[in-house]
Amino acid sequence: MLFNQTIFLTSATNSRNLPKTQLPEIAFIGRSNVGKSSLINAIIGNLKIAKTSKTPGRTQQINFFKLPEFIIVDLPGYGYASAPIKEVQKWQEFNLEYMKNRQQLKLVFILIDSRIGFKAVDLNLIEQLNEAGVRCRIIYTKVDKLNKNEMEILKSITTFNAKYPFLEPNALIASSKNKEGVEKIRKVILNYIIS
Ligand SMILES: Nc1nc2c(ncn2[C@@H]2O[C@H](COP(=O)(O)OP(=O)(O)OP(=O)(O)O)[C@@H](O)[C@H]2O)c(=O)[nH]1
Ligand SMILES: [Mg+2]
Repeated sequence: MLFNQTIFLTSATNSRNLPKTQLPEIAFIGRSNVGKSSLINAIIGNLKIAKTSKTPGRTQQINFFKLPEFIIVDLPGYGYASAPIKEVQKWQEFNLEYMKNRQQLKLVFILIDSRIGFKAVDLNLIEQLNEAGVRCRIIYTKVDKLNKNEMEILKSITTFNAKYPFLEPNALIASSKNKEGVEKIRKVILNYIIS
């Protein structure tokens, strides 16, 4: 399977050390601790390739994971982090610069904790990506923590209105713990790569 051929390519902390490949990229972003790195590991099927942590702010650079035909990108989280504020601002500026300017970026998955929902910072990011014309799609994470009722409610609200033209209307759900939704996300990624 394609996903288990993933290798760690490089980390970048500024535009000068972004990898100089032309391969299409799919990026993961969201608030600190939302489960970006864990989900990337689940998708790739490698428990350790992206470093995860209970402490928010674990991912502090943009990490690139290379597959034969495309690249998966793990972005530093926003919202809160146990790192100095100046550092955090620097990552956020670089995150945005990367997403707005990267020609080969096909899609940004915006991860939302299914137990917390959207915060102002998430909506602000969606606004900014839409203004810049960057295609994005929501994934609700950690759905293993939901009970049956909460899961039904979540599944009924996964369609968004047309306010944001670059936000795909159908949200996805995922659990890195019990792997629910992971295979579907793999299929979605491959669709964006071939289109
Ligand atoms: N129950 C449950 N816990 C999860 C899931 N995904 C991640 N976690 C936990 O959430 C915490 C944060 O996970 P990470 O994957 O490091 O989160 P991140 O979004 O990469 O965080 P930063 O890099 O700090 O922005 C860890 O303690 C994970 O074990 C999930 O699907 N279910
Ligand atoms: Mg991370």
